[in-house]
Amino acid sequence: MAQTDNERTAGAGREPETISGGHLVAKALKAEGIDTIFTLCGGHIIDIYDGCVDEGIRVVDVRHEQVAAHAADGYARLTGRPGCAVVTAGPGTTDAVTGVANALRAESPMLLIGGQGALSQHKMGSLQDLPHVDMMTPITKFAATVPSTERVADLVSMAFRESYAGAPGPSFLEIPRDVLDASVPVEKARVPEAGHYRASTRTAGDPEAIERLADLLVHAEKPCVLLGSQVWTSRAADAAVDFARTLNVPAYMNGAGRGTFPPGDPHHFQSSRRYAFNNADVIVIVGTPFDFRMGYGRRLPENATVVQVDLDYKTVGKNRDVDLGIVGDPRTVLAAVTEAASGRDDNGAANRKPWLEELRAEETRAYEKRLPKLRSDDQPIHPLRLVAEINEFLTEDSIYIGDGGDVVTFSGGVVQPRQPGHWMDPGPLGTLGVGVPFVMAAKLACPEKEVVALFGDGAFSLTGWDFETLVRFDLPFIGIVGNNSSMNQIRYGQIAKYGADRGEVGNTLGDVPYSEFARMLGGYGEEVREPSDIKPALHRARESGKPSLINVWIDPEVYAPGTMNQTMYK
Ligand SMILES: Cc1ncc(C[n+]2csc(CCOP(=O)(O)OP(=O)(O)O)c2C)c(N)n1
Ligand SMILES: [Mg+2]
Repeated sequence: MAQTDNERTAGAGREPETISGGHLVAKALKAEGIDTIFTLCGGHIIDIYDGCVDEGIRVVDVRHEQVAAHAADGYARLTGRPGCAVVTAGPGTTDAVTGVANALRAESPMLLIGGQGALSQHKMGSLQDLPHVDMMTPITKFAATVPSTERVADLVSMAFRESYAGAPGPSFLEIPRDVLDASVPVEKARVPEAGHYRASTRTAGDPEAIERLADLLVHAEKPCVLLGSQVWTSRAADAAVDFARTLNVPAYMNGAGRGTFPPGDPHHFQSSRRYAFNNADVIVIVGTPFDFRMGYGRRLPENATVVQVDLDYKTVGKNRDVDLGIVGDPRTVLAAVTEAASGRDDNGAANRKPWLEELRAEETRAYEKRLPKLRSDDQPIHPLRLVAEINEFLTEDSIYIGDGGDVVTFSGGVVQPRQPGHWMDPGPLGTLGVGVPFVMAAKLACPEKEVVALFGDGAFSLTGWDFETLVRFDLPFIGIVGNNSSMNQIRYGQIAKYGADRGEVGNTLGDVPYSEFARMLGGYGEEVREPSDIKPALHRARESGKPSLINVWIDPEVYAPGTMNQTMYK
């Protein structure tokens, strides 16, 4: 209970006003604009909850710390502010490691706060003592112990500053129990003021490089641009659309960059990407690394002029030489290039019309080739039919989340978010289990949005118990399990390598009716075996107003082309 003024001034003379470590944490979080923490309780961290009560910060308590960390990652992606997870020492912190690691590879700014035994018991074998900072250092941009109560808010603000160095990412702080619980005079504690302890990191890029890129594009006949996740991170959608339209450049999107253009837009391209890369004269890669998703850059032909724009100097030119690199904020850079090109006599837009027509024809060919499977009436259900139904079901305001192996790979080629920021996948760590936590984050960050999540049955099982948290916090969403009773993406490779008789070791699952699991926890659920039942079941899930799971039995003997090529390992 808060002290009254009378209590504070009671006794001999005026006692200094004091504040505890947990309340300093909450003040520092509030200064950063954080309105929600994701947590699983433990004795080491309870004073932070008490501080959150005072600061009006929502405490969302989950059932596994991995969920708390993924939810903080997801919340950051959607709000544009850092996410925060608070977990107890030892197993609480180790449980959260996967979520922090995922945020690192996905360049998502989040702070994990972990408990720690009291400093007074340092190295004495206190409950749940572990070297958390050593464990977290390789997977964060900043990891530290808070050494004194006076420094609590200061270090929280430092962690946020560090999260925004280059491409954003996670930070970690451990706060020993006695440091958190102790109170210090308010005037002794540094409490950085909102808006005054870190600066914008929106860098503009080298002005000469901007001019060179404008020149390259103005003279290009067959350019294309790939808009990666940083286009969303830097909220560059408008700048990217303006860039592509003004210069008449076809745009491809990946990761969180999906949705920058709505489907049907003349500059939105998807299935002709390889063709475009193989035939382009200038390829502009924005905010996505040359990692396995790009064959480490090898999928770009030798003779194309390649330009890379990225928030992080470490990414530009990594794995593949570039003709021009620009380190800067994608929104600022794209806007500057558009402006620079508009200053030319003729920006060449009209010359590129045949190129866009060529790519559109390629897109149509790819779509028509796939069409029979998208409409397949096969039973068990073809995964492409399922994802086509999901794509049709999405509204302008549906945030789509994919969490799974093969079934989600299928959806990558078919599901098209209608707006920027309406596609969520784990990112390059490929972490199964992000689905339920991302649903939680999305529905809390954007309550007015509809959330639609597709799970593999394997993926759902990793964090599925937090479906209960969605029920408890009244967070309705439409969940679909693409159920093939297998870890199919792995199973395919095993069968291909070891043959049918030895290929099913460690990759098959039980036939689980996940709709019953949803109902048991207070949600809505249905089983679907017929393709024609998918659509009405999805609509009933929407109308239920509850967290839901539509368990769709899909064909375990059908595999995504990417899985069959084992593209991810090449
Ligand atoms: C946390 C984690 N563990 C293991 C893997 C390896 N893995 C990649 S895909 C996959 C199978 C996923 O099965 P499911 O979600 O049912 O999707 P399916 O491939 O069957 O459609 C596994 C285990 C991973 N990506 N993440
Ligand atoms: Mg499966």
